[in-house]
Amino acid sequence: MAAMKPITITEKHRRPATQAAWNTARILQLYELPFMDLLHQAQTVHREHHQANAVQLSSLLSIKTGACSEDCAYCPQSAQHDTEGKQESLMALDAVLEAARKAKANGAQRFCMGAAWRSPTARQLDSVIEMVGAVKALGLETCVTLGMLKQGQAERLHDAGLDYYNHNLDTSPEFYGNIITTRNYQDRLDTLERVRNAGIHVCCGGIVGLGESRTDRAGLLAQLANLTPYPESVPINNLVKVAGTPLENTPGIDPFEFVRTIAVTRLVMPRAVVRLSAGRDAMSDAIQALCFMAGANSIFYGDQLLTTANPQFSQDQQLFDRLGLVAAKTEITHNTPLEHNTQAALA
Ligand code: SAM
Ligand code: DTB
Ligand code: SF4
Repeated sequence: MAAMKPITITEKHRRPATQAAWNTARILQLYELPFMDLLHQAQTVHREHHQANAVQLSSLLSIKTGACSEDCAYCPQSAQHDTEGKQESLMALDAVLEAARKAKANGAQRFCMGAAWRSPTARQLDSVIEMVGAVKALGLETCVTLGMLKQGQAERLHDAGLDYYNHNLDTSPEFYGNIITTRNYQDRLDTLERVRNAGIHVCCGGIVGLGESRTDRAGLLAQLANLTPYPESVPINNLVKVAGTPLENTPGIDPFEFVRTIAVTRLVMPRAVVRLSAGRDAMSDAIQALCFMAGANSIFYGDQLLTTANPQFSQDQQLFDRLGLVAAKTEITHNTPLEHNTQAALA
């Protein structure tokens, strides 16, 4: 076997001084670091910006399930795939509140409500706005993910007191067309801009294991890191393979590659809360622990994601105990120009 050439971590692996300077090639250099060096660097940067050993807990509820007009190849809720998932109309307020109370009693800090829509109508938005107000009144942070937003809709959600809007870029611009054809990358960027301009915190990340290359994963992270400012919350989903979706037989990514993706996310967006999102149910405790080491500091907490399984509450509680992790209330950190200077100083 050829001798392994040691790689020194140098300045070039850190964020360059200007805001929009991450590019795919530089991010690939991070991916290529020896695994232990990458994790060490990610955990070091993590501790410079976040409380160590603390993980934020968000619970998820599908308030409108299935029959979605979009063709996202990974998604069990698309009407264009032959999945066995259920189809339900928009939930009643009472049922949403019951789920929110349960999530709060189990320790969740944020309650995320997801709807399988391309984009909400004005009437649908009225109902969601009512839910946001009522969930907030329980003392929970609120997040919704409703698809694309039209002009004025983000402002209405902001005025209702919404804390976060989740809308993912999902993958690189180059790979995107292999996964979704019913809306394009720019549509997603437009929604994100509306959310940002309305003063709502942005929750935006992606999904890996779609058959994309490492270059695509780096390309996604470059897009996210170069948003000005980058998202406050970055969910990284590992594909949950659902029978009947076009991706049901896609080979999964190497778990260490997944951990690398979390670490690189932490390095390119130091202040973001990085959520180890879908895919935990199929992940070993050891890989999840490595993800926390790599800088993940949020999870979806509760037995169910939107339509697929998530680890049981009790299972997560045990994992936290075994790792000495504590549930943490995260503080929202705005990505102000001051922060960019701080990042530059770290470079
Ligand atoms: N319909 C809205 C939208 O697409 O923005 C909101 C819900 S959608 C389910 C939110 C995100 O969930 C997607 O962008 C994708 O990243 C993730 N997701 C969906 N299906 C998934 C799966 N099978 N495995 C992992 N993540 C998934
Ligand atoms: C996100 O990035 N992941 C969550 C949330 N945002 C809405 C959704 C995961 C869905 C996994 C497949 C399912 O349960 O239907
Ligand atoms: Fe619809 Fe969202 Fe699923 Fe795409 S990811 S099919 S938009 S629910």
